[in-house]
Amino acid sequence: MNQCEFREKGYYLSKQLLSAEWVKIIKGFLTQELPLCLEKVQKEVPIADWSCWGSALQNWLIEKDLSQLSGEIRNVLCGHFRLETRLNPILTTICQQRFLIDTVRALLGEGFLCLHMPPVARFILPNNPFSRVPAHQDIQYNSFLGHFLTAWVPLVPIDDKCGGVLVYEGRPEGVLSASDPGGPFWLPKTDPQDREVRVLSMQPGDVLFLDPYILHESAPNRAEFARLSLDYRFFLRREKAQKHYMEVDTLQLVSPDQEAAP
Ligand SMILES: O=C(O)CCC(=O)C(=O)O
Repeated sequence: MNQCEFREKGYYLSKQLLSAEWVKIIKGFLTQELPLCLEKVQKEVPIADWSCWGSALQNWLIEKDLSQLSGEIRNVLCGHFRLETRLNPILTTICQQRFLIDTVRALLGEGFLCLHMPPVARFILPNNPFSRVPAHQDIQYNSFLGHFLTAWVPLVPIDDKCGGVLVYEGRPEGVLSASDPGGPFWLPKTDPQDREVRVLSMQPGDVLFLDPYILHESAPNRAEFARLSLDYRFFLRREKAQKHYMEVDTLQLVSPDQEAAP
């Protein structure tokens, strides 16, 4: 698929783009990190049984005010790995996955390729409704990135039971406004109107590329295990960095106050 086709369609599912070895290493790393992440939350939100996290959290929220919790704890409650995990250099080894990087370059076009830092690493526990991102366009969350795409990378098989990302056909031309009031963790839902929904089956090693304007949302996880996945956002650098990023060619980390290489 070339850049024009991708922009027109708004998404592209590429099969077996990542090496099996890389997937195994990253899955092993995140599997080890998961209990550490849950432990951190448990200190503040006493949930004894993670298999019914959703209802336990819902009950807890009736009595407590979410704003009393730190941003990091709120992030973990809705299925993000803690920051320490996301900052581990092992996750940026994606930049050495040549087939993926070649595809990103083909889809984004000419320019200085960068990876937004830190990547998002997610665990969707069965029955945690709070970890489902309502229908949205990535531009609504990341307008500061300019010309970018999202590479959505599952580390477990995605099927009818363990849902991944649902995509709505028909890429909108611009940014849509959200219609529903939304829950406590995410931006309000954007109404997909009569757009047809695509349910995509994926295997570890496959990558779903999303244009910033395509509407999509998380599918529920009805499997008995956590859905582990990563979102990498690649962009073409403009003059000034507003957030941390990594230069894909040099693997150099650049912070907003630092001069980027010419
Ligand atoms: O991982 C998910 O459930 C949703 C990911 C997503 O919507 C995104 O990366 O924009």
